[in-house]
Amino acid sequence: MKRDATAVGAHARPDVALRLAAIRAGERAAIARAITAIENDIASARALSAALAADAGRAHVVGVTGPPGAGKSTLINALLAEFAARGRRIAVVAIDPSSPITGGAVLGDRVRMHAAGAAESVFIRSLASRGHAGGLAKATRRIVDLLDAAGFDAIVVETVGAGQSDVGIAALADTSVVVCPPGLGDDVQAIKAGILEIADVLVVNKGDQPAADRTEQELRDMLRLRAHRPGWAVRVLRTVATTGDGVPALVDALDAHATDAGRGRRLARAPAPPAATAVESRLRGFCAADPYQRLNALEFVESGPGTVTMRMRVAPQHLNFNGKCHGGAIFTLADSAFGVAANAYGVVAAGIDTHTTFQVAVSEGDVLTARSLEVSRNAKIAVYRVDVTRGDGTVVASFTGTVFMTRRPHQARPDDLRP
Ligand SMILES: Nc1nc2c(ncn2[C@@H]2O[C@H](COP(=O)(O)OP(=O)(O)O)[C@@H](O)[C@H]2O)c(=O)[nH]1
Ligand SMILES: [Mg+2]
Repeated sequence: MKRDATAVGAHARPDVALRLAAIRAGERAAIARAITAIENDIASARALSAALAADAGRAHVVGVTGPPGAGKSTLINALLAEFAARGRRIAVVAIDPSSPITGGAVLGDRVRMHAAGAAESVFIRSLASRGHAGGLAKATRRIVDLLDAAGFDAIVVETVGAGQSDVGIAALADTSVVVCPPGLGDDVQAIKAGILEIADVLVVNKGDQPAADRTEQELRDMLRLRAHRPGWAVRVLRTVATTGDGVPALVDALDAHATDAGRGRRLARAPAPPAATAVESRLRGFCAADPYQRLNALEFVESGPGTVTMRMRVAPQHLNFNGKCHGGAIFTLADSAFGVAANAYGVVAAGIDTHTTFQVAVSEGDVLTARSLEVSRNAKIAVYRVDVTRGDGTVVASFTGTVFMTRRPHQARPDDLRP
């Protein structure tokens, strides 16, 4: 039978309105049904999600990630108790195939909390991680929006940390907690390379184990070595999830971060780059107004989505005591291409870390071309690579750099290119 689209719409609307009201009133059965519909990607769930979008942005979304067995679920249990003790309603979304919630720690605690009469303030749901990560990320985002609209004060999302392949928790969460079990040793390096970069709060859980001291020290050392970043200073905390030790301090840290960084980060998605021509003229303007680029005779060549090309002819002013091009001049060229590319999104991108290798000496008269490429980007952090080549195509230097994406729009002043 051919269905009339208008008629279907007319029937769908009152149904959506009823379900909306139930969800906004925090009715658990209505919330649970809507989550199932979102998981199964039912068309009516899409209408519901669209209708709920306006209500989102009030809840504090906390991502909890870390290796399997680190104690994430146990820690979330302890968090639930502490949140409830502070009179807050909290929802948990667990995406963890290794510890399904039925029979796991979370269910056990839910039963205990029920006995304590606090069950109404807690809603727990585990998501099957079937399908690919992209679909799961989209469903998770819509479920978080739903729970936000349902009036929960905090929504905790548990994921197994696997760097880039997890559900993009950093983009979803207002606050990212990385749980590190003691005695990681070399694994700390692996964590550092991936999920440590997104951490707002680092938790050394299983603080009752002897190796916790060393792990905590390693994490603190790692943070100290890192270039200073603007804004929030990452905190390292120690917990014993099984007893609740350190959990009140963790909630204090989560609250402090929410105050500092705000809520509803997922709603302020990184802006898409404006049309290429508009970007290009803005970037040209930045470069033309940048006295340091003028001093070094840098030339803006062209820009495209995520890339910028800049050029410098090596002149006497660029030479070092050896008669070769000064490394600082090559760095300036690469760093400028990095800065311009990172700032192409209409918000101030603050450089926080760079690394440069110099492969070949460069002589006066050589024309150097720096081409920047965006390696990765999320709502907070973007990584760029810049290759500097000579006229004959030889790569003379390689540069990588990381920026922190602020939410500040650009002013028409060149000094806003830098923090
Ligand atoms: N000794 C100790 N064991 C813990 C602690 N937190 C969790 N565990 C145990 O570690 C195991 C894994 O915990 P779980 O919460 O499932 O880890 P997840 O995979 O990160 O969610 C369980 O047996 C917990 O009882 C802690 O602080 N101290
Ligand atoms: Mg778990």
